[in-house]
Amino acid sequence: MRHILHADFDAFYASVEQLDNPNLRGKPVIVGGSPEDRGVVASASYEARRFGIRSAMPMRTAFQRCPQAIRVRARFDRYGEVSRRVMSIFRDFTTLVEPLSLDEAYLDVTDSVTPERPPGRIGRELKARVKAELKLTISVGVATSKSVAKIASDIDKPDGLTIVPPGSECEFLAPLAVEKLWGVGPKTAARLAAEAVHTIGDLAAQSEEWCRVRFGKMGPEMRLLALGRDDRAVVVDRSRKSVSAETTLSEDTDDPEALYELVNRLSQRVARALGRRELRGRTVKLKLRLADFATFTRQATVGEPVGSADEIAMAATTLLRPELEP
Ligand code: TTP
Ligand code: CA
Repeated sequence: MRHILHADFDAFYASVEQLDNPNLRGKPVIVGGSPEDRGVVASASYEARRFGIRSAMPMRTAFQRCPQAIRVRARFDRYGEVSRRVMSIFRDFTTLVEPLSLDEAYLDVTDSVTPERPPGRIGRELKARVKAELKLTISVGVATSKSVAKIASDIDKPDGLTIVPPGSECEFLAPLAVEKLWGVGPKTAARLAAEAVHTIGDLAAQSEEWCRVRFGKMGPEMRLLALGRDDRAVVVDRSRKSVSAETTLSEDTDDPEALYELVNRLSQRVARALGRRELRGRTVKLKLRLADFATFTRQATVGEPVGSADEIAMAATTLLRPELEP
């Protein structure tokens, strides 16, 4: 059995701003672009969230909800520095650390667990070290798989510690909304709702066949996650296995022309990075992040490994096209 932690900073950008500027502490702080430039909220302090302010919300809406909110511009260099420091704390606990973004990571702590030091205690130690050294809080989920650990870390934010003891995964997951599962975006959730599947427990109760008939290959995989079964390993260095490029739009768009153009530009960047390393890739993966920050991926394995911008763009465009259909 494995023991996995998922650790995630609370209100990351906003908390760093409150840390660096004491005048912002205890106040509704929003990090993001200006309302005049149609900016959106990147991160909102928990004080701001009480007014209903959320990430990815237009800044204008945020100020309508809370006129006294204080907006600050993002300082990415600073967040990167805090990120490097937290990852290095994580690596003191185990060499098996897989960062997911600047502010989250999985840790496989299986080898550190002893009868005196159960996984939940390691989670508590991790939180204490981050707080002592960085003066910031993280929320931690402790479980036997990545999927359950990630869901657990999100349940009791901020400053949370949620432990899912081995064997209680199903019970823990059952009452939660099915959207909490990795890979279940708004589209899939709507299709499930039409079948009266709303909670993870509802999905876990379906047969493998039921899932396959409705969702193809993805169906049985989704069902296993709903049952708390997820064998994905914590991968320390993904960078050697893939090359990627991504960007965040300053304004949302659903214009196909603009999106295809973007895919072309990102494909050129990937092709250059592959070229520098004299590599080619067998699988092309497209990651999409919607206005509400829901993120999902589509991938295709190509017959011959690709390396040129055109080849990559061709595959990526094929993946994008069905997503743009209403
Ligand atoms: P999250 O972990 O999603 O958000 P958070 O850390 O602000 O809040 P929470 O306590 O709920 O974890 O994202 C981490 C950082 O990524 C966030 O601080 C800012 C950035 N981000 C954006 O720029 N835009 C977004 O829409 C979201 C969700 C995050
Ligand atoms: Ca976070």
